[in-house]
Amino acid sequence: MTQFKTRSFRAALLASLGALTLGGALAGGGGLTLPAGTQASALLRDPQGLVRGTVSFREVTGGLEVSVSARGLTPGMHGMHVHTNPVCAPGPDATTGKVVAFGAAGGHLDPYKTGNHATPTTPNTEGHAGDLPMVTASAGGTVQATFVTRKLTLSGLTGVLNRSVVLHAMHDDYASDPAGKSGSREQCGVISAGR
Ligand SMILES: [Cu+2]
Repeated sequence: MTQFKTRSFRAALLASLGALTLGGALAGGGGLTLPAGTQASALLRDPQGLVRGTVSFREVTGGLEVSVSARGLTPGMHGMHVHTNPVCAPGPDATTGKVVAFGAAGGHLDPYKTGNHATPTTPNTEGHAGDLPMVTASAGGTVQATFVTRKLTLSGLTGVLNRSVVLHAMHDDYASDPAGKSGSREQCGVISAGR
């Protein structure tokens, strides 16, 4: 019995190592070996190219810590997501095909191809990995928020490096496809290594 348990543990370990290797090869940060303590960050710009804030990412116990500092938003809640492409340029809207601000960032990061917009705590196998918690802008239009998500990492299959982060115009209903009815893309930043 003991031997059986040991063997199945080894099999499970080998299977998960295989998954890790595959993840690394598939991801945007594929093949990247990051030194310990490496962080990632994005400079948020509005569609006119004006810098409006920063988002920084660092791996902590229990997940990835995300810190957002932004201005120039309408007061209230704003959907925020990690989008697939490291490009903050105009591009076609997935639903209408019309060229919109930051459309080239593509859809929400969805490594398990769920095709499902969901909550910030839905497992990645059931919803977009890139679905982050909403942030709230003050009456003055500024956002200061820090949270930890278990859905994302710096590199690998769920890695944020070489992706983009987008702040939307409206609140996120955490359910409707493809983006929770959160409206237009107001600010966007490409996520790269470094503070
Ligand atoms: Cu989005």
